[in-house]
Amino acid sequence: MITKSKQLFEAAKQHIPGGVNSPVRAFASVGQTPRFIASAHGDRMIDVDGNEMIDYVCSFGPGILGHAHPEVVQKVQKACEKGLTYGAPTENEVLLAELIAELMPSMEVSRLVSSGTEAVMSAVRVARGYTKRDKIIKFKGCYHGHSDGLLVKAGSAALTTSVPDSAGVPDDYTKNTLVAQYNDKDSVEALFLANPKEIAAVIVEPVAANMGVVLPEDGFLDFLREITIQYGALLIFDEVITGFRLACGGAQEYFHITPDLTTLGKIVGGGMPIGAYGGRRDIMNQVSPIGPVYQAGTLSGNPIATTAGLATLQILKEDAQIYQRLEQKAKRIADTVKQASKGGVCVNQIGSLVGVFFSAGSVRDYAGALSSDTKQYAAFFAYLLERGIYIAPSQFEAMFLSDAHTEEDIDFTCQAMASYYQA
Ligand code: KE4
Repeated sequence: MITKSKQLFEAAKQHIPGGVNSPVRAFASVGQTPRFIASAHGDRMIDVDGNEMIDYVCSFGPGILGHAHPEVVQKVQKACEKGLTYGAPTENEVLLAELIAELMPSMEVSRLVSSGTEAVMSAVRVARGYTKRDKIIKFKGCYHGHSDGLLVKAGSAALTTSVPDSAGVPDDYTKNTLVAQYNDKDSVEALFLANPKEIAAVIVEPVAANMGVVLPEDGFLDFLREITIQYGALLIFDEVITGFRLACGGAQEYFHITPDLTTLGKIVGGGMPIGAYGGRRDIMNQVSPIGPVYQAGTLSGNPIATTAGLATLQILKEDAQIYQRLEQKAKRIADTVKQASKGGVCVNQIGSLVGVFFSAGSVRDYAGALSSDTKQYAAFFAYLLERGIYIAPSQFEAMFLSDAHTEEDIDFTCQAMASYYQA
């Protein structure tokens, strides 16, 4: 019974585009009414009709500790009593910058913003300011937030042009964004050969999690590190999803690769709106007020968000076993689907990220992801939701595990997923 969600959805559509504040939440690609959430604790969410669900979206990543972690909530509640925002520097910002640098040593200098989009937009601007070059390379199927220059798809002449992937973005804003194919070294090399001294940076999701979950093949990230050095371009790791998720030091720790710049979001805010970008001191010295690259933000580093972020990162830092626990849970889910489907699906899993593609073949890039059967995914989604299991409402997202997912709930989920294939 989802009466109240349906009522709220209709009301929401009157004053919010599509009734949601972020498109994926509208459940369009799974053809359902979005569940309006009333509360969430641990690995459970309860919707406005009282339906309780095991949550594998985790707010698309931030919820690595589970919802309403007592220690985080308690610290945020106390912080609120001292005021919500000052527009002035605070000790928390120093502590968070120090902790980010400790956990991700490549980010010796960082700047806080309020979203992953802002972090990426700013990092690209810094890369252009530092190298004095205009072009950037991104990968088809990777998502880096909604700043104009990154909403592109490969143009017909993929080596030279990109066309906007959204209305309202002038061609001029995307002409400097070149598009390569994930896991395809030749496509990257061709762009560098065609633009040898014009590419400011390559930006990549070290594990792609916005076309479903697609893993970097052996050597791909090392190749990006080498070719950017060879051509004097910067390597930007967009770790908005992988940061503090794949390992405490993110994908750059997991894969032992040092990018020049990193962007963060989601977990770094512990559920509150924080993004961050940072990297080598000589690069970040370009950022205002000490350098010529301008970037600013009213609520950047605000005391409530930094309290949630600090509390979350400190728990992750102090619990050496958490990443092992997360991976074991994710592997159980992945192995269950692989065995039950008897090869009919491609399951990509790394750390606490799981992607299920309804595609018999392997999925190693955007074309592969697009070939998966999204109608089957919608049926899988509906089957699980009926049983109180809430996975991402789109084939092109990821399943996220949290430290709050109990063994009992993982058991229940595995049984439901196995039964889907026996139904
Ligand atoms: P935000 O502006 O949404 O905080 O971050 C943008 C962003 C940047 N980089 C990566 C790798 C990201 O995954 C994201 C945002 N992720 C999506 C989930 N696929 C956010 C969910 C949504 O759009 O509602």
